[in-house]
Amino acid sequence: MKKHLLVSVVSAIVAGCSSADVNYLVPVVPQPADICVGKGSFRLSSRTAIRFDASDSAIFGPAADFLMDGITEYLAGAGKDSGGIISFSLSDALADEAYILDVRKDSISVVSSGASGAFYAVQSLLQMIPFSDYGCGEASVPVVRIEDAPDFAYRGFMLDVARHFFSVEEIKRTLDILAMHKMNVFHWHLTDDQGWRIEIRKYPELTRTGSVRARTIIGKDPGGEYDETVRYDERPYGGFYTQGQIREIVAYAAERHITVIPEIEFPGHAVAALASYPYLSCTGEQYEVRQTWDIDDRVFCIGKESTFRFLEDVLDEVMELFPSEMIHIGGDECPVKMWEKCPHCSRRMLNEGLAGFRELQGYATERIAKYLERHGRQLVGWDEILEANVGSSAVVMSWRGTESGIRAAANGNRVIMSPTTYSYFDYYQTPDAEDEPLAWGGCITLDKVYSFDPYEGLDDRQRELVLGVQANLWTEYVPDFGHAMYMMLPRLAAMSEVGWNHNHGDYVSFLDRLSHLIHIYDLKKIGYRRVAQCEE
Ligand code: TNX
Repeated sequence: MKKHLLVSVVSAIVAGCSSADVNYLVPVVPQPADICVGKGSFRLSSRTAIRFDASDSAIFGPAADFLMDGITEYLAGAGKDSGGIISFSLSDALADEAYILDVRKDSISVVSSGASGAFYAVQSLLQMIPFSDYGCGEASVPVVRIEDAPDFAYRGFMLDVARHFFSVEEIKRTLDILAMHKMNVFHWHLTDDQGWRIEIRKYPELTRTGSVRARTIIGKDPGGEYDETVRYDERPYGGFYTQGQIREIVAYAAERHITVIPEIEFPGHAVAALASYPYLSCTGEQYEVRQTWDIDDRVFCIGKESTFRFLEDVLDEVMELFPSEMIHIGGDECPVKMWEKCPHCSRRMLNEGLAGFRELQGYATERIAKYLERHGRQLVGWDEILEANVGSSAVVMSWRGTESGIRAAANGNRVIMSPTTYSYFDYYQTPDAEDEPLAWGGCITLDKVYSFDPYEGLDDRQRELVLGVQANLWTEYVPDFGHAMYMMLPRLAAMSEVGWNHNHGDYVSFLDRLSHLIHIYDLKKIGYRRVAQCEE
């Protein structure tokens, strides 16, 4: 019934239709830059022919396969051959990631300058299959011309696998979710106080010792001193990725045009590493992998040369595994308390002529930045690296509001905007938090994410230094993947639109299109928080 309704709406539409109609016919998230709806529709089924020049098969073959798999998944059944053709072709005139998707009654043409544009055209086309056609064998896709390209080159999502671990299959699911939202960076937070999750061949204790904590705090971490009211689950918790698994994930991401940026936390958030190799701390004491979530004073010793030998060895293996130009070295929340009492750190400070202990972090970060640069890579760090006076070649991830990003851009650093005010998906999604599962705190509603303007407060020159945006999912209070999806979606959909289309429509337009996207989540059994409960 609904299906026939749609077909008649499609035929009634002519170019210049209202935005509500466009949202209904082209419910694509993130919203394409330019949409022109025509009259009529294309009949799509798994029998529709797909064509491209044989010489372009390395470029278009993968996108065509994704399209065929998608059609089969959405429509099921064999469908009829309507005689329509989908053709892929190249044009140098288009930017990287850009595409033109031209749907006519008897043909669909996809034009791009390479594989990523074609892949994104396929994502848009699949989202245009009306949900009323799911499982029907065939679908009516409206006649439309879409010219699309992202406004930001960096559209990221960070997952913390240190506080809670997610399996290879779950990481792949995450990458699938990112790909359908045209997100192109997966920032993998692999190490922290509570677990080291990446196999390093030269340092086997990192995973033998550092990947397992003896137990985990139950409920909200009160911070400060832990008294007898704090309870633990008394169960060991662990997990790590072998280098083989990491290669598999990096390849899986690359097929979906997603770059994986690894994060190795330094000099703070390091207790799991120090527990594995005590010589890396200032005192050399044997620590335990942390079981609580608060910020920790125990950090890498900056005075000893052996710390740098260790980190460079680790980064050598990291660079072998991850082709990404950017390597994230953390840099956040690093107390100087241990350094102040450490003779090695004091000596380093004097020898290097540093003004204070805080500058030790700048010294260490600069040293690592140069090491990475010698290997053709770029350092990325949380915005504290700016306070520690890192040079302008480093990329700064602005998390403490956007102010530090603005300062970084003023300093000439490239910036990724990822502020606690809009991008923290570990925060509650509603001000009425009583009925919600325990979260870190704060509140970032769906409409709040959608209202994020990464350019706010920046002049034109500084805007050029904003590479893009990123949402972060810290997992202290996210124990499993179902919960992770609940925190991620649909907020990630809003963030994808912020990153793709700076001139996107209003929130109502987004909700219109989201109501269709949610049918895709259901079809794919992707979890999410119901929008009806959101504060729109
Ligand atoms: C701050 S954001 C952290 C994380 C926590 C997070 C909780 C950042 C760079 N550091 O270690 O998980 O807050 O929201």
